[in-house]
Amino acid sequence: MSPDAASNSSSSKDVVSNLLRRFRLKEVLNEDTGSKTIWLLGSIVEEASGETESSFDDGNSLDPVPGKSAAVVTLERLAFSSQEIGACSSGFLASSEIFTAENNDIYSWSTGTLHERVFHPDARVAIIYPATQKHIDKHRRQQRIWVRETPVLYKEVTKPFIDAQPPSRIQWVYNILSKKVESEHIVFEDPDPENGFVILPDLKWDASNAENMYLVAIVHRRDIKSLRDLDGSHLPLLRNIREKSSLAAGKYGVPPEQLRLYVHYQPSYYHFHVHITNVSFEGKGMVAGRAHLLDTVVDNIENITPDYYQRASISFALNSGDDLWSHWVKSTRAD
Ligand code: M7G
Repeated sequence: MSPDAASNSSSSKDVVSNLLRRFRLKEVLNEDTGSKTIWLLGSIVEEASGETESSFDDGNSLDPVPGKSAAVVTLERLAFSSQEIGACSSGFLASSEIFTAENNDIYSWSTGTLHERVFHPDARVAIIYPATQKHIDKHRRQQRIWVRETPVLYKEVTKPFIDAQPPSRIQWVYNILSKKVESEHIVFEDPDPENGFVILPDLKWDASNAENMYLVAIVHRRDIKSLRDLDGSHLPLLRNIREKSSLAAGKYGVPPEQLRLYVHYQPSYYHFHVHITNVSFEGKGMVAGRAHLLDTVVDNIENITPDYYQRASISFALNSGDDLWSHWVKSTRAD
């Protein structure tokens, strides 16, 4: 690690510790036992206001239109890292503390705490602060509806929504592309303005275990908002991402035949990017109706028709709290 990267990482630690110290829980937004994750909504109290913020607990202190103090915290139990698996010795379980236990014939099971020096750290904490209403809605448990987006509905409903997205939503993308942040994590870059991109570890991956490797390729050009914009002119870019993702993954020891590349529709961020994961990793983002395999995208454009994504109907699930959902309901009701 370069000295710059080291100091950047220690100042990031300070930022996170400081925010966690000032975090006051307001509501558990959602929980998912599969991914062992909970999402918390709270507020970040002023440093000067000390331990308590009296207005917080009355239930009204969180600005209903957040922007100043609201924070969304994601707490996820970490998978065992390769380092931890390597550190397992025959005696390491002896020190576990057992809480509950059952036994039936040759089968026994229990809950307990494992030796903390072997399994450490055990949680991943992500913070969005200040969180907007959109962030909060995205993480809150929601109703789902299934939408079949024809090309006409795309033009009438989804496209105006995408065009109205404020550039600030993807400021983090521009920060990465201009090397303001995360530059030390970039594992591959093709600087070409038309067919170039950067590849770096996704926020969701802590780079500790290549079995669940999760990288993201973010293109330099800013005119491709989503899958719907892709046509024959983008084949060189798409093929370039497919080819170079192998180089990037190779740095983590993941061979080309273990890669799964896909694009989300609808994505959360309308700046074209491709998810690059280890095929062993299976996450929520891979569900039918959201993940479109890059191989299939290239094949549809190359072998079916160059304007495939302008002509196809695309189905996807929408959460009731999504801006797009309300946009959709409003527009279809107005007809
Ligand atoms: P998406 O398909 O637009 O939405 O993917 P999703 O988040 O619902 O999957 C955007 C991808 O970028 C996701 O996999 C995010 O985890 C990742 N991501 C988001 N942010 C804000 C960052 C960031 O600041 N840094 C990195 N490295 N990845 C990010």
